Amino acid sequence: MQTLPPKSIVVLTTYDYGSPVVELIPKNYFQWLENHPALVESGEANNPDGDALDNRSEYALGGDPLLADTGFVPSFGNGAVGLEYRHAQRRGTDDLGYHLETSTNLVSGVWTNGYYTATGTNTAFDPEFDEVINLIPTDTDERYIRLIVE
Ligand SMILES: [Ca+2]
Ligand SMILES: [Ca+2]
Repeated sequence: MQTLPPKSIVVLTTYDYGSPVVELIPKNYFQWLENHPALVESGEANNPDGDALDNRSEYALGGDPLLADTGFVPSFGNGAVGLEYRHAQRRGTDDLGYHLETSTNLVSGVWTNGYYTATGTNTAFDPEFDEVINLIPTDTDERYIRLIVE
Protein backbone atom coordinates (compact mmCIF):
# COMPACT_ATOMS: atom_id res chain seq x y z
CA MET A 1 0.00 0.00 0.00
CA GLN A 2 1.31 3.41 -0.97
CA THR A 3 1.89 5.93 1.82
CA LEU A 4 1.07 9.52 0.95
CA PRO A 5 2.99 12.46 2.35
CA PRO A 6 1.09 14.54 4.93
CA LYS A 7 -1.36 17.10 3.57
CA SER A 8 -1.51 15.49 0.15
CA ILE A 9 -4.52 16.07 -2.02
CA VAL A 10 -5.87 13.02 -3.67
CA VAL A 11 -8.16 13.54 -6.60
CA LEU A 12 -10.38 10.64 -7.31
CA THR A 13 -11.86 10.51 -10.73
CA THR A 14 -14.93 8.48 -11.32
CA TYR A 15 -16.25 7.33 -14.62
CA ASP A 16 -19.79 6.35 -15.30
CA TYR A 17 -19.96 3.60 -17.85
CA GLY A 18 -23.63 3.03 -17.23
CA SER A 19 -25.04 -0.21 -16.00
CA PRO A 20 -22.84 -3.13 -16.85
CA VAL A 21 -24.37 -5.63 -19.21
CA VAL A 22 -23.85 -9.04 -17.77
CA GLU A 23 -24.76 -11.90 -20.04
CA LEU A 24 -24.16 -15.34 -18.67
CA ILE A 25 -22.92 -18.13 -20.87
CA PRO A 26 -25.85 -20.48 -20.47
CA LYS A 27 -25.48 -24.09 -19.47
CA ASN A 28 -29.10 -24.92 -20.24
CA TYR A 29 -32.23 -23.56 -21.90
CA PHE A 30 -33.50 -21.85 -18.75
CA GLN A 31 -30.25 -19.95 -18.25
CA TRP A 32 -30.40 -18.94 -21.91
CA LEU A 33 -33.91 -17.54 -21.28
CA GLU A 34 -32.46 -15.35 -18.52
CA ASN A 35 -30.32 -13.68 -21.21
CA HIS A 36 -33.52 -12.84 -23.14
CA PRO A 37 -35.82 -11.21 -20.58
CA ALA A 38 -37.98 -9.61 -23.30
CA LEU A 39 -38.90 -13.02 -24.69
CA VAL A 40 -42.55 -13.46 -23.68
CA GLU A 41 -43.28 -16.56 -25.75
CA SER A 42 -40.58 -18.53 -24.00
CA GLY A 43 -41.62 -22.13 -24.66
CA GLU A 44 -39.07 -24.24 -26.49
CA ALA A 45 -41.45 -24.79 -29.41
CA ASN A 46 -42.45 -21.12 -29.70
CA ASN A 47 -41.16 -19.06 -32.59
CA PRO A 48 -42.06 -15.43 -31.84
CA ASP A 49 -39.80 -13.96 -34.54
CA GLY A 50 -41.33 -16.17 -37.24
CA ASP A 51 -38.05 -17.40 -38.67
CA ALA A 52 -37.14 -21.04 -39.36
CA LEU A 53 -35.89 -21.69 -35.80
CA ASP A 54 -38.07 -22.37 -32.78
CA ASN A 55 -36.71 -21.08 -29.47
CA ARG A 56 -34.88 -24.33 -28.68
CA SER A 57 -33.18 -24.22 -32.08
CA GLU A 58 -32.29 -20.55 -31.52
CA TYR A 59 -30.63 -21.63 -28.26
CA ALA A 60 -28.88 -24.61 -29.85
CA LEU A 61 -27.64 -22.81 -32.97
CA GLY A 62 -26.90 -19.30 -31.74
CA GLY A 63 -29.94 -17.48 -33.08
CA ASP A 64 -31.69 -14.47 -31.60
CA PRO A 65 -35.25 -15.44 -30.53
CA LEU A 66 -36.56 -11.93 -31.21
CA LEU A 67 -34.89 -11.33 -34.57
CA ALA A 68 -35.54 -13.25 -37.77
CA ASP A 69 -32.13 -14.80 -38.36
CA THR A 70 -30.47 -18.13 -39.06
CA GLY A 71 -28.09 -18.70 -36.17
CA PHE A 72 -24.92 -20.53 -37.17
CA VAL A 73 -25.79 -22.29 -40.41
CA PRO A 74 -23.85 -25.53 -41.00
CA SER A 75 -21.35 -25.35 -43.84
CA PHE A 76 -20.46 -27.99 -46.36
CA GLY A 77 -17.39 -28.22 -48.56
CA ASN A 78 -14.41 -30.22 -49.74
CA GLY A 79 -12.26 -31.86 -47.09
CA ALA A 80 -8.89 -33.55 -47.36
CA VAL A 81 -10.29 -37.01 -48.20
CA GLY A 82 -14.03 -36.44 -48.59
CA LEU A 83 -16.58 -33.80 -47.84
CA GLU A 84 -16.63 -31.75 -44.68
CA TYR A 85 -19.81 -30.85 -42.84
CA ARG A 86 -19.24 -28.28 -40.11
CA HIS A 87 -21.80 -27.25 -37.53
CA ALA A 88 -21.88 -25.12 -34.39
CA GLN A 89 -22.28 -26.83 -31.04
CA ARG A 90 -23.06 -24.90 -27.88
CA ARG A 91 -20.23 -25.39 -25.41
CA GLY A 92 -20.70 -26.61 -21.83
CA THR A 93 -24.43 -27.33 -21.85
CA ASP A 94 -26.14 -30.16 -20.02
CA ASP A 95 -29.31 -30.34 -22.12
CA LEU A 96 -28.19 -30.47 -25.76
CA GLY A 97 -26.82 -33.30 -27.87
CA TYR A 98 -25.79 -32.98 -31.49
CA HIS A 99 -25.27 -35.66 -34.12
CA LEU A 100 -25.66 -36.16 -37.84
CA GLU A 101 -27.95 -38.51 -39.68
CA THR A 102 -27.39 -39.61 -43.25
CA SER A 103 -29.45 -41.26 -45.94
CA THR A 104 -28.79 -42.33 -49.51
CA ASN A 105 -32.20 -41.08 -50.66
CA LEU A 106 -35.08 -38.88 -49.59
CA VAL A 107 -37.82 -41.34 -50.53
CA SER A 108 -37.32 -44.18 -48.05
CA GLY A 109 -37.39 -42.03 -44.94
CA VAL A 110 -34.57 -44.17 -43.54
CA TRP A 111 -31.90 -42.13 -41.78
CA THR A 112 -28.97 -43.51 -39.85
CA ASN A 113 -26.52 -42.08 -37.36
CA GLY A 114 -23.56 -43.21 -39.44
CA TYR A 115 -21.43 -42.78 -42.56
CA TYR A 116 -19.58 -39.83 -41.11
CA THR A 117 -16.70 -39.30 -38.74
CA ALA A 118 -16.27 -36.36 -36.39
CA THR A 119 -12.67 -35.41 -37.17
CA GLY A 120 -12.12 -32.26 -35.15
CA THR A 121 -13.42 -29.39 -33.11
CA ASN A 122 -12.65 -25.72 -33.66
CA THR A 123 -12.75 -24.29 -30.13
CA ALA A 124 -11.90 -20.78 -31.39
CA PHE A 125 -15.12 -20.59 -33.42
CA ASP A 126 -17.15 -18.44 -30.99
CA PRO A 127 -17.10 -17.62 -27.26
CA GLU A 128 -20.16 -19.82 -26.67
CA PHE A 129 -19.90 -22.33 -29.50
CA ASP A 130 -17.44 -24.86 -30.84
CA GLU A 131 -17.46 -25.84 -34.49
CA VAL A 132 -17.58 -29.60 -35.02
CA ILE A 133 -15.92 -30.84 -38.20
CA ASN A 134 -17.30 -34.05 -39.72
CA LEU A 135 -15.90 -36.04 -42.63
CA ILE A 136 -18.42 -37.52 -45.05
CA PRO A 137 -17.06 -40.26 -47.35
CA THR A 138 -17.75 -39.93 -51.07
CA ASP A 139 -18.26 -43.63 -51.77
CA THR A 140 -21.81 -43.27 -53.11
CA ASP A 141 -23.32 -41.09 -55.78
CA GLU A 142 -25.84 -39.60 -53.38
CA ARG A 143 -25.90 -38.99 -49.64
CA TYR A 144 -28.10 -36.63 -47.70
CA ILE A 145 -27.10 -35.21 -44.33
CA ARG A 146 -29.08 -33.62 -41.56
CA LEU A 147 -28.09 -32.20 -38.21
CA ILE A 148 -30.06 -33.52 -35.25
CA VAL A 149 -30.11 -31.56 -32.00
CA GLU A 150 -31.70 -33.35 -29.05
CA1 LIG B 1 -37.23 -18.08 -34.11
CA1 LIG C 1 -34.25 -15.83 -34.69
